[in-house]
Amino acid sequence: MQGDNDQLASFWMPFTANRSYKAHPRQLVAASGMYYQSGDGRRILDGTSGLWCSNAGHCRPEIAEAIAKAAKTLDFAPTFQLGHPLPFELAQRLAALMPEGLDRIFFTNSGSESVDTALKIALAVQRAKGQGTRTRLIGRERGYHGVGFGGISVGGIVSNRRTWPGLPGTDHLRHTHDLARNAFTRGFPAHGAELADDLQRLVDLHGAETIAAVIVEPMAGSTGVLIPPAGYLQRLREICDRHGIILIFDEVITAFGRVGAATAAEAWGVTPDIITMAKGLTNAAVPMGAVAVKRDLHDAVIESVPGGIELFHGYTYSGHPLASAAGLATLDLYAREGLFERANELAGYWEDAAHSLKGRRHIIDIRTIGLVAGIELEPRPGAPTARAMELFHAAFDSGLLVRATGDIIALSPPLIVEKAEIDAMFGQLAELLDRID
Ligand code: PXG
Repeated sequence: MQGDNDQLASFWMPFTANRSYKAHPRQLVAASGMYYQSGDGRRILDGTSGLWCSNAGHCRPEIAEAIAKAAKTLDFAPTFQLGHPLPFELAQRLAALMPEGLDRIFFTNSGSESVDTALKIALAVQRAKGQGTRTRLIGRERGYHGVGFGGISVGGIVSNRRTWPGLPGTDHLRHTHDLARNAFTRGFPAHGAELADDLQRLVDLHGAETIAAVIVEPMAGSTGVLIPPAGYLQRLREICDRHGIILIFDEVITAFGRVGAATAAEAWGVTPDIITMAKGLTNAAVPMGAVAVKRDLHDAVIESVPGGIELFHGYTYSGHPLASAAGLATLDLYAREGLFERANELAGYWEDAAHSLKGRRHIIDIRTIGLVAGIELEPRPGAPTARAMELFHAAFDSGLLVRATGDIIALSPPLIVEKAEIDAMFGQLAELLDRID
């Protein structure tokens, strides 16, 4: 592929500096367990589970076989006014993993679709409950909720918002990132629970009767591992309850073991009304997302119409057979290998290893929770993001995959990671930090 310029040119790559990538293409051609293989034949330790998604490690035979079997048995069947067994089975299994009460499942094909679906469901619920004036959707600064028009409207990524028109009637809580008070925190930062009161401020500003829902990532992943301050999510839940606002947790990254339980909601003891998922649901082997909804919210929508279609929403591939098969095999694997518990047990070792980098050049913060670490670098004067991007490339070239976002390095390894591999990741990062300017 290197040197084949026509082929490089044809693929308009997503969220990529296409010109710079195509000038220096780096490729992954195979994967197994904790490792990728690069186009030039090197083993690359996967510090990021792909893009926060291959939680059980790569190319697990049980998942591959389940997909192959589905492809040979029933490659596709509609789920509009018809059904096939696998998504019903998967929905029931998934419901059992969700916090008490969130046992109605809508299937999508991605995190973005899950978010837009959840926002629509929130609007439908409010309407069904006779609260049709509640159409406002609230997100948070530095939130990432994918790239649908709903997701970018409640999202807080400036370049996404600046580039595209958004939905009318949205507003945002402030983000919770506060290096001055919370740098080098292990687990939940001590300061910032009061930032949840922003929601009360927006209620006072707009009127509760205009607000349908608030959506937050329990832990913001892609904008740099922003861990919620202790008590913050609880306070958000209380304010939602007080004012009839639906609380949506976007768990596209945090679900499926990342923070030591099936969901962050479970791990951290705060139950939202709706949870969005994707990524780890199928171990990323086939695209799939899902939205878990509290039963009474679901029932309100279903019972609000006398007959016929209750929710005007769905995708050709909602509950696709191959994705459903992959999901079932993945949930089996998580359970059989106890991977959520494993993440929980390893979290202390992970935390110590990450924080051992404290004091190295360029580092202004290290934050950790579950099997996630954010390492924030001092931006290079006049060239923000350049240092982290250089580190990302240097790491790849020396056999380690990390994520760079802004000037933050994010790590989120598959939950099968061994202690020796954790040591290798942070050892390698320590060397690289010494090397780059
Ligand atoms: N919500 C959250 C919380 C996400 O993290 C999405 C929605 C959208 O999912 P899809 O499947 O439509 O991409 C995401 C996606 C990164 C990174 O490097 C994170 C995501 C995607 C790509 C890269 O942090 N998260």
